[in-house]
Amino acid sequence: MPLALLKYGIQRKYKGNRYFPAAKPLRSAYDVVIIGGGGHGLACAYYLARDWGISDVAVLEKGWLASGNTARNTAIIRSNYLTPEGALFYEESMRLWRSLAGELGINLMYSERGHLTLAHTDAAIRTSRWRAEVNQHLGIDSELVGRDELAKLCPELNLSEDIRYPVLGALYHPPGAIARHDAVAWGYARGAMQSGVEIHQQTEVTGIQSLDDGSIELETDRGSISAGQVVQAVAGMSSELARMVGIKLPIRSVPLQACVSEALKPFLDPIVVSGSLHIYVSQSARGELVMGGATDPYPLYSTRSTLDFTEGLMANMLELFPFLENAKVLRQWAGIADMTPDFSPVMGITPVSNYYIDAGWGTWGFKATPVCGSCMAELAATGKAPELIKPFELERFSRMEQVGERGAASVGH
Ligand code: FAD
Ligand code: PYC
Repeated sequence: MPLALLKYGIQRKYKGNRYFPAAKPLRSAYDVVIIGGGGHGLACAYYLARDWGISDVAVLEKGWLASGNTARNTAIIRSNYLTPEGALFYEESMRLWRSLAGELGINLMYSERGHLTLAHTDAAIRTSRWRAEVNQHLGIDSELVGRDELAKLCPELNLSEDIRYPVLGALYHPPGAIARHDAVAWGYARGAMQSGVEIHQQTEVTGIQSLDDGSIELETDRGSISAGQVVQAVAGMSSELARMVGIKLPIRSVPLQACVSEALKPFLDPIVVSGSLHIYVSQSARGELVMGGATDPYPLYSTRSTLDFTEGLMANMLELFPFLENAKVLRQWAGIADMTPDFSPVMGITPVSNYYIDAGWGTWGFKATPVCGSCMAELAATGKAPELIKPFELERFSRMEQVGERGAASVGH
């Protein structure tokens, strides 16, 4: 058997299938450079080529594909937001998610589970009702459910009235989903490369200058690159990159931690979120519970894990699912979340011509990957922000306008 394998391996006619086309050498100029090889940057590259025929594009990534928040998140996808601007934007993303695996030719394990945001107080019931009404008005499937309905939707949930924060009801969003996050990045990367886009990993942008002729000069640890236009999509490093080109962002960067349990028999169908207990949890196809809590309470550029976080999260998890007391946590990690004052992203033009920004994605940007990629591609191709992202422009803060999504953020802050 090993001999047969060896023969197979050395015969030229059985060429291995490369998942990605071979990387090309880094050039000194491109029409468009995208900084950041996470889901957002790669999706933007893909749609630039697919929708606008622009493929003289380089994606510069300082680590490896999806080494940032794209493969660190808890993969929750939903559109049950509080503001009409937010809800419509995320709803368009949901539409794109549904056909994405087929389009990219990769199993994204997109799984619609239903999303429950538990309400433990009268105030939370009021916010849930408000969200449900905004959602329904926009055609988004979302409703307030009481304890009886909740017991049917999630029989494993502790609905006892004898706990610290008894559950009074929930906002139920049937299309709420999870997906395999790293595969999203790989699918977009392959699709973009097949159209001629270059992806350069291990290439860090260290300086940015806007030149008089409107082009942008990027310093990297592999030499300088001139770009007609630049799209910045670096998640937790947004303020640092923007500062290089002289833009100050209203962003605070804080760590957000998450963890997974050992694989358990499937028992949890919906995604369960509790704002009061600072928990969100879903069960992956592998059986692991994917869990997260609140952001760390201080600004920090660090992705270390803390015992404090796990202890606090597990204490709260056990209130909702007491039978998990012997389950083990297997892995724990963190990402850096760029928090904006209104818990909405920043997308659009900047004071620097030909420099576009895709930032402020805090704890909520994974679900937006398809719609944001598509809208940023349109912006870079036409110079005009599509209607869907206009409300999220950077300028809104100087007009004191906000798209307030704190009440729909899922994550405690
Ligand atoms: P990233 O994937 O971080 O990509 C940015 C890339 O830029 C990185 O790969 C980085 O290496 C690169 N980069 C940085 N600086 C430079 C440089 N100087 N030069 C070159 N490259 C550079 N969102 C949801 O919608 N649902 C969730 O359930 C959810 N859960 C989360 C849980 C956690 C623990 C965390 C941390 C985040 C969560 N989020 C969630 C938020 C979500 O992960 C992010 O908003 C989203 O992944 C951002 O994607 P991105 O492509 O912009 O960023
Ligand atoms: O945006 O739904 C979300 C979310 C859940 C956990 C982190 N972000």
